[in-house]
Amino acid sequence: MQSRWWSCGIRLVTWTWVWSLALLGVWCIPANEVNLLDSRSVMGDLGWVAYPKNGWEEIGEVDENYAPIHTYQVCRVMEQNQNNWLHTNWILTEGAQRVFIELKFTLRDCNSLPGGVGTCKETFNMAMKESRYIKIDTIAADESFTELDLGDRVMKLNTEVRDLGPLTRKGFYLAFQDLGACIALVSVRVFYKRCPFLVKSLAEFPDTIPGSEASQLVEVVGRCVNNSLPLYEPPRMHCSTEGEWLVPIGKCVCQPGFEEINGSCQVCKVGFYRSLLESLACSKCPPHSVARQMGATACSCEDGYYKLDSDPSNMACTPPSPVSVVRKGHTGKSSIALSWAEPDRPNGIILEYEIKYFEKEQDSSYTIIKSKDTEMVVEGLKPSSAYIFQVRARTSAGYGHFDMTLTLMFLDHFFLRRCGYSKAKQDPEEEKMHFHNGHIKFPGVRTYIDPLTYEDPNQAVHEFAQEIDVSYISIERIIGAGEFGEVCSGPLRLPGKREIQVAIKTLKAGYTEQQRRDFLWEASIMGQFNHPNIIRLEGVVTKSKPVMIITEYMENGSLDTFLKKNDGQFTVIQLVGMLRGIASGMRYLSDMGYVHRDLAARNILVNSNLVCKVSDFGLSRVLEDDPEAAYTTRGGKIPIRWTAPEAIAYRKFTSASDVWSYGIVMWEVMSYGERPYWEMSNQDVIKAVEESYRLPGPMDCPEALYHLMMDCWQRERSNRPKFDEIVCLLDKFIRNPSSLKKLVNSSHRVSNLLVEHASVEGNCSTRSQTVGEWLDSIKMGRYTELFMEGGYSSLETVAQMTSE
Ligand code: ACK
Repeated sequence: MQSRWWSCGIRLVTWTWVWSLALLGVWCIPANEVNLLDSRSVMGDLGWVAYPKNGWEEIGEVDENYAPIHTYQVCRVMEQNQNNWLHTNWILTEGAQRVFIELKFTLRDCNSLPGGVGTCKETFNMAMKESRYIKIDTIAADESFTELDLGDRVMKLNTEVRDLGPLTRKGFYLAFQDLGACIALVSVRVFYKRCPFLVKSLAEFPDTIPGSEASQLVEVVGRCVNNSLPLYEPPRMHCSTEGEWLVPIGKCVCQPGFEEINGSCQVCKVGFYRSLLESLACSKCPPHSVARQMGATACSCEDGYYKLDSDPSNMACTPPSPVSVVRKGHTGKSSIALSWAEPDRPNGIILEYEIKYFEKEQDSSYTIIKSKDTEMVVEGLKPSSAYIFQVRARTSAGYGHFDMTLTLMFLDHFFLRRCGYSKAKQDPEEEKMHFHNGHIKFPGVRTYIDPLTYEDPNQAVHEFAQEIDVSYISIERIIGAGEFGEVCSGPLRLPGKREIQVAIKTLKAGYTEQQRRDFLWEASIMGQFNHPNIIRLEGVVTKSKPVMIITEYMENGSLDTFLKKNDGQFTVIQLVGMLRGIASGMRYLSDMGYVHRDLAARNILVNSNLVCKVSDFGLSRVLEDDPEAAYTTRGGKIPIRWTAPEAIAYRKFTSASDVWSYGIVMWEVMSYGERPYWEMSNQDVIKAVEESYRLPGPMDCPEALYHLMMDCWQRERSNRPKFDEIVCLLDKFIRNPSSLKKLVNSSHRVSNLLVEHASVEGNCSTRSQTVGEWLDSIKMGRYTELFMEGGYSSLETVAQMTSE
């Protein structure tokens, strides 16, 4: 992950004693290793102590620069009861709690010693002392040598590494105990590993010393570089005891008014702006607007041109075309008829009208509906509420102003509604665009806008996707086949930007207009997202042929194939890191109000850092392109094995049904790409799930992860965890890997057999809280007994408490 710089040295060692040999010592130290002791680099006396004096002895040799070489040897193989100790000096730990000891030594094969076989040993012991000596290990040679080897004058040098921890003091001693072997200890290196300073995704991570336990990960929060901000959540990495940065989470993006160029944030030039965290690059001001200073976050309209503050930043400013009068017609219990006159002097042919309405003083949450006529009935209004209605016209030159406003108060319908109010046949909520700023959870997160709300699909594509000139793209390789044409890869060289590798989806020749629209649909959706775990759209090519969708390149391809190729190759933490990424991407999509409907490992892409990203927004609502999708009796096409029962039965697709699919993805990941429900038929899968049977825990799957999967497969969708609870729980596992030590009960692991579902609760969910935990969390734990005595043993009963 991090760049590996090695510091290297070379030294010719010759020494002549029991045997004569020449060793070429070449050593390199990786950048994430910090030496605490290296006997090869000590220039003066090492000062180690041998006891008894006639045991270990230092061989006084010098290298080609006449620098001393510290080699210790002992070879009292002919004598009984040997116990020769060699003690090092005190070694400072510099704060490391876990250190590594690398020994280079030669050991003579006892069989090659004439007459010495009886007492000769082929091992020695290594010990350490903080307060008293403790044996670390018995060291044996992988390669001992015989006289034959000596004839070649080439010595077989053994290298052994042991790790030591947790260390509790500022330093320690090492000692080597010989019990009658023929050993030459050529070098001793004591080092600790650290995760070196790293800049990744515009975040800086400092030099970090790993934790003391072998499997521990130290979580480090990165600092966003100048003029950047965390996107969605603060960037984090995890430092492993091997000194490697693992499980990247989150990222930083340049703040509005800046764009990323070569890993830093550069200010937008005059005439350019960047308003949202979602877009990556500074954009040219739209027609009839200007940015007179550098670092603009928006452009202002030229004199005589207008647009509303709430209009998208990339919308052109237009000359005035206002609708002048809005009239109220018949008022129903929750509806109102509105009419208006055509503008006097429209600046083009009127294409449609836009009616915007919101509750008075709540203009951050508004609804927009469209009409071709100069009248319309607005339904689904709340009784007893004041509303503001605004109408504007759209011509080929763009939108006019919402400057005609009508304020109305609905009265007296509240009680009517309570006693038998009949709901409109069609739920108007499903037909409209909603903008609920109120539930934005993080700056920059908007609500997903269905491209269907655009009458002209080309307008939707260009609203959300940047047009790229085909000359900036080179197609180098074909990497696969998509539904609409080949998927290729190659470099994208945008002017003023660093070259990046991209994936290029092409639309094959001879397409129909409908196919072109369906193909570009994906770009209209993907372009609305900006999250480290969602595949990033670079842009589209629509002005030349073939039509292309350009996305970031994911070196490891799709997750299911990648896992099958690397069966058993990852640590549990790496797998959990992948799952965490997918959950984080899904949390973002559900916050945006987007339901994926086809979440499966085949639709996740993996990059070279093992970061997983949700992809395939193609026809998520129709699923025609998924070979796993099967026709249901109701006519829709659904990937049965990944889909929640309510979505199969009556097409109830929600973020909760995405959570069910996420549970299946967890199962796919933990079983390295196994096919869910193996070769069972779709009909049998539906039946088994209906009868409460569920997939068994994959081999070697931690119990806590299997519990989470089972929780995602709760029949009652409101009982399934939400994506933010899943992310929270996986974060807990990553911070505390020992919670993943316990593996699933072996009875769950019988492959090809489903298990009966039992409800399990996730720790991050408030559902799992007991009354006692809840009271503790509000610092009222001392009242737990009182609550129990009063019969309030669950949070449900507490919720029903009255003030009495
Ligand atoms: O499993 P794969 O190698 O990953 O084969 C499929 C193929 O194209 C058809 O979809 C690969 N693919 C799709 N999008 C990307 C991307 N952004 N980066 C790398 N490979 C991709 C996918």
